[in-house]
Amino acid sequence: MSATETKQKVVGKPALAGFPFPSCPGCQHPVVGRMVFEVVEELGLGGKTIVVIGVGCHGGPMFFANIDAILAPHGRAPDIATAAKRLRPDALVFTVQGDGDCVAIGAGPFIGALTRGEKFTTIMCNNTNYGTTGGQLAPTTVMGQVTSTTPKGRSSELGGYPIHTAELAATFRGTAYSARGALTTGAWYQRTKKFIRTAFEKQINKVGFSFVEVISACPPNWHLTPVECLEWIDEVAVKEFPLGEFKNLGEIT
Ligand SMILES: Cc1ncc(C[n+]2csc(CCOP(=O)(O)OP(=O)(O)O)c2C)c(N)n1
Ligand code: SF4
Repeated sequence: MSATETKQKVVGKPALAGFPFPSCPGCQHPVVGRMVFEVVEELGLGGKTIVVIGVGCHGGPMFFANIDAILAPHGRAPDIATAAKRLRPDALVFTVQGDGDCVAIGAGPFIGALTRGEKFTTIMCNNTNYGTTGGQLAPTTVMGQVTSTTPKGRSSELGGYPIHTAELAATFRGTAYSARGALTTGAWYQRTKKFIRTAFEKQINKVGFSFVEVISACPPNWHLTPVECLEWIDEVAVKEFPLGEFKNLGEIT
């Protein structure tokens, strides 16, 4: 690899990334975006990819990307992706959604796509709250977590318990692949990137639905510094949401 190629790999940005979208310092949604663009580029599918964007901060990195994109109404990305994949079966179709978009307002469309075993991929950024609208309780908020609607921390009496989306997706027969990653270290960046690549390969090989959840830091709403966010993910979030693969099938029978 030449010095220019090495520099591009270390400090450059993927060609598909387009304009940077402003996020809070320490927000990890742009890192998820970067990872997705790297994988699409490595697969050589930039011209054959359609991203369906959910409503929320998670969508930001996708807005100005150099790939075809559809902005869905809040929570409806799986319905739009269903149509896109059925109309363009040879395209790589994936949704990028937040935890609120995917399993709160969008729980119905998500469960519908899982039940039908649609052949697209969902990347769900789990920052354990509604980031865009001021850090309200989400289905993924961990027990005791302070949010703007749970100022004394999430309690089971008022808020129930966190939903485990990657494990849930794995229980559906039409799901070929489900995993959860994080971005706390370089090693976890590489593992999570591999999860995304495997998920896309399941789609390319027409095996079934594929899903990757990524724990993503939200410093202002967690009231932590970016570095403290990484510690909180390791010490708290990952205890509730274990990392790894939950399903990896070569074919669905
Ligand atoms: C139908 C509808 N209801 C509510 C909203 C307001 N709204 C915009 S983003 C959002 C929450 C997004 O949370 P999440 O999906 O977790 O994404 P994040 O911002 O954390 O990345 C809400 C409630 C909306 N845009 N449309
Ligand atoms: S509010 Fe949270 S999710 Fe939204 S841009 Fe800021 S850090 Fe990211």
